[in-house]
Amino acid sequence: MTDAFQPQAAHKFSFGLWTVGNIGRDPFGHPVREVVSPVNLVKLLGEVGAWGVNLHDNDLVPIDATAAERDQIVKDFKQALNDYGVIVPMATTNLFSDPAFKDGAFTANDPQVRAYALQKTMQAIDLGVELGAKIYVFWGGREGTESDATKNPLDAVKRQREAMNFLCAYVKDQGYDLKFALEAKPNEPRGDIYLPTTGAMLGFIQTLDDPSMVGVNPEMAHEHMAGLNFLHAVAQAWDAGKLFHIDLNDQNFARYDQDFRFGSHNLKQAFFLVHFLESHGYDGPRHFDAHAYRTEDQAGVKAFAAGCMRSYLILKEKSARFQADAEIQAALAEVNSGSSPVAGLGQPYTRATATALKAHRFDREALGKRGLGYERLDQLVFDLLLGAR
Ligand code: GLT
Ligand code: MN
Ligand code: MN
Repeated sequence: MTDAFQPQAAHKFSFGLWTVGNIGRDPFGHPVREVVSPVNLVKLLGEVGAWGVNLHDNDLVPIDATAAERDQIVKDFKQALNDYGVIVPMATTNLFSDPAFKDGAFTANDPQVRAYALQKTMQAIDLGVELGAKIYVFWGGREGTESDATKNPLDAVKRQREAMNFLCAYVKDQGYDLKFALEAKPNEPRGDIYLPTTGAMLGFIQTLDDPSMVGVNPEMAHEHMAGLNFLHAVAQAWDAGKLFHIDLNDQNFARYDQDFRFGSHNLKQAFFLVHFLESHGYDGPRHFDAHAYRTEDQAGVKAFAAGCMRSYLILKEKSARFQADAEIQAALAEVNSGSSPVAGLGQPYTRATATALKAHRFDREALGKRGLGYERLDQLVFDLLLGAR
C-alpha cells in the first residue's frame, strides 16, 4: 500500500465496536469468529489507523452489569482509548437485541417497555458523554410491525416524537454538548420499520420541539435496500443542514441487510458520494458501518477495516482528479450552460421578470433536438475511475 492512501486522524474515519467486532453470525449460521473484547477492538482500530470508535451501551457494558462492574469496564476502556490514540465521536443505545424490545422500544405498545427504553437511553447517553461522544445516533431497528393490525402508525409516530422531545430536553437539562442523528432503514429486523428513509426522517425532525438539535445519520446500505439513490438523500440532508453523521458501507440493491465493505459493490455510487462529501466540505465523522465477510478470520477483519478507509481515500484522490480534469470540467461547464442564457432565470420574482418570461419565445423544438453529451461525460468518469485516463 502506498503512503498516499494511509488513513490519518484528520480523515475522521471511525468504526463501531459492532463492526470490527462482528462475529459472523447470520440467521442461518453460527458465529465464525471469536468474540474480541472492546479493549482489543480499540487496539485493532489503533493499528489500522482509525480515528474513532463508536458503541452501543451494551457493546461495552453488558445489560446486566452491576454499577461496580460498569465503572471498571469504562475505566479499562478509557485507558485503551488513551493507549491506542482512539476517540469516541458517537454513541448509541441498543434498543433491539433484548427480548423486552421485541415489539419496539419507543413505539412499543406496552407503556412499561416505552418507559424502560427512555430510562436505558438516558443511561446510555450518560455513558456516551462520559466517553466524549458529541453525536448520539438513534437507529430504531425494532420500531415497526409485521402486521399493521397490531399498531396504529399514527400512534407510532406520536410515540417516537414524544421520546425524542423527552430525550432532547434531558440532554439540555444535563448541559451536555450532544446532538442527535436519526438513522432510517426500511425493514429488517422488523417486517417494516417506521420512518423508513432519510427523507422521512428529515420530515419528522421538523415536527419536534427543537429541530435544531436533531439531524440524520444516513446509511448507504439502508437507502439501497429501499432501492433509492443514496447520494440524493445525502444531498437533501446536507441542504437542510442536517448531515450530522454518515454510515458508509455497501450493498446490492433490494437485498437483505448486507453491510459490505465501503466501495465493494457500487463503485460509481461510492465515488459520487465521496466526491460530494469532499467537495462540499463535510466535516463530520466518516463512519464505516459494515463488517467483514463471514468467510474471514481476524486477519480478514483487519483487511476489511483497512479496505474501507483505503477505498475512501482512493476515491477522494479520484475526486481531486475529477476537479482538475480539463476535459471533464469543460464538458460539465458546457452541459450546465445550456443553449443560450435566458434573462430573468434565477433572479427573484418581480412582476417585470414574470412578464418578460411569459413573453419570451422559446424554440421548443431546438431544445428537444439538442444532444447533451451525457454519454461522453459519464464515460470520461468511468475512464477516470478505472485508471484509463
Ligand atoms: C446495527 C444497524 C446499524 C446501526 C447501528 C446503530 S446498529 O448494526 O445495522 O445500521 O447504525 O444502532
Ligand atoms: Mn446496515
Ligand atoms: Mn448504520
